[in-house]
Amino acid sequence: MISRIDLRGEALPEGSALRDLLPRAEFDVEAALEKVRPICEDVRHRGAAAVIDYGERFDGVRVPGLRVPAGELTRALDELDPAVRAALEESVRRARLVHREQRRTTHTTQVVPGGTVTEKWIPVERVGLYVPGGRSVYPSSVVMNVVPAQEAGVEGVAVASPPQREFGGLPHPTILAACALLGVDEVYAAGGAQAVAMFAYGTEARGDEPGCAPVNLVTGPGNIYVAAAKRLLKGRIGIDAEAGPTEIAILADSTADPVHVAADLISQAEHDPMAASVLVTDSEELAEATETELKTQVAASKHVDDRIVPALAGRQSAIVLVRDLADGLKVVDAYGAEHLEVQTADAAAVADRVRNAGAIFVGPWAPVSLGDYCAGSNHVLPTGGCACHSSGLSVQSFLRGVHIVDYTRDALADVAHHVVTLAEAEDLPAHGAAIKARFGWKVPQTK
Ligand code: HSO
Ligand code: ZN
Repeated sequence: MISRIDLRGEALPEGSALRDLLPRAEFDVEAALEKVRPICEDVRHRGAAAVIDYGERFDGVRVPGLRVPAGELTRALDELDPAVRAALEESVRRARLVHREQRRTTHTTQVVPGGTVTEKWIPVERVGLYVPGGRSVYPSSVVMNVVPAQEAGVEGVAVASPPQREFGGLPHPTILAACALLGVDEVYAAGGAQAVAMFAYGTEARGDEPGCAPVNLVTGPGNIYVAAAKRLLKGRIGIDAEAGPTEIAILADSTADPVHVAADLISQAEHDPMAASVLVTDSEELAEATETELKTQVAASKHVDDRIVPALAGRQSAIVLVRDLADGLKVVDAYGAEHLEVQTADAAAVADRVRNAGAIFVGPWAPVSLGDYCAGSNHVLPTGGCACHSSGLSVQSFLRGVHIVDYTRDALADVAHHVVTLAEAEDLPAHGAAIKARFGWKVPQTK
């Protein structure tokens, strides 16, 4: 069911040599670029008509228009199961608590008397949030995208999600309901690369239907074509980290409960046949007990043959045996999981030593599923090892820090000779001249 990698033999290699020993799914965004390039170009030239054509080709339904009518949003919320609504409301409430605290305040540094630099955080003006459809219909991802954007103060929030044939070409009703719950009224029935291109280039109005104004930033998970379109259009638009298949790594010792460990490995394997579930442990007994437990729990699961078994049996998943927790920490750092659970004695202290992970879940009572829905943390996180350089979605993702430089005449005069010296050292005399021009074409004498 799940392979083993035994790293107990000799000293662990460092850096990329260690990374090469660890399992990871092939998620070749580069290869998908050539497929999405013509789609993006077509959307650029033909606008909404092209988005509709690709929706028919890839999602199997031809929509009369891309913009979801306001009435459909309110209807979806009215018809939402009250228990799901209550759970989404709690998810939103907790996410708001955490994300509100991420807001940044304007800060002024007095560099010298008369010279200040103020850092002001300005929200991105307009964002496009992508919410997948198809196999994964996640209203929770609406929450995780919309809440940080709103808490950052973004004024223009648009959502795109693929049209669903069984719902007459609208996005899935729970996605629409989540949008309505969060007060998002600009929703498009568009998916895949064509949705990202729609956001990047914008579309013209068609008859009564308003167009989609171009956005500045696109965030949200999606399939490989969405990731490829984001990579292709990056620059014209900002993007968050590219999302690949989901990953869970668990660093556990002999104190961990194999029932929990197995359940959590399966929980993320349930997303996708390419999902990765990795247990890193110094306990052979735990490894064995987890293998036994996996068999029992998998047999009792849904989505077994199409997702869980291929995910667990795939080369991206494994039980990695290490000599001790110190080696375990090296392994999880080299892996840089999207989600890392620490199920060890003194889990908080061990978690504190982790460097690379999208989010860290501490101890037996903080499973990844909690974070997926209701911890208050964000579940749009870096995958594929990107956790060593990128963060998950947050208020920060939707803000830009702008420096406001304000110097008086005297403050500039005081430092002018340094600026001129550096400009000359870089053979950029016009830079120095811009200073001298203000002081009768001379370098002011410092006191
Ligand atoms: N674990 C997924 C998010 C998710 N789980 C949505 C359930 N619904 C990636 O972090
Ligand atoms: Zn999940």
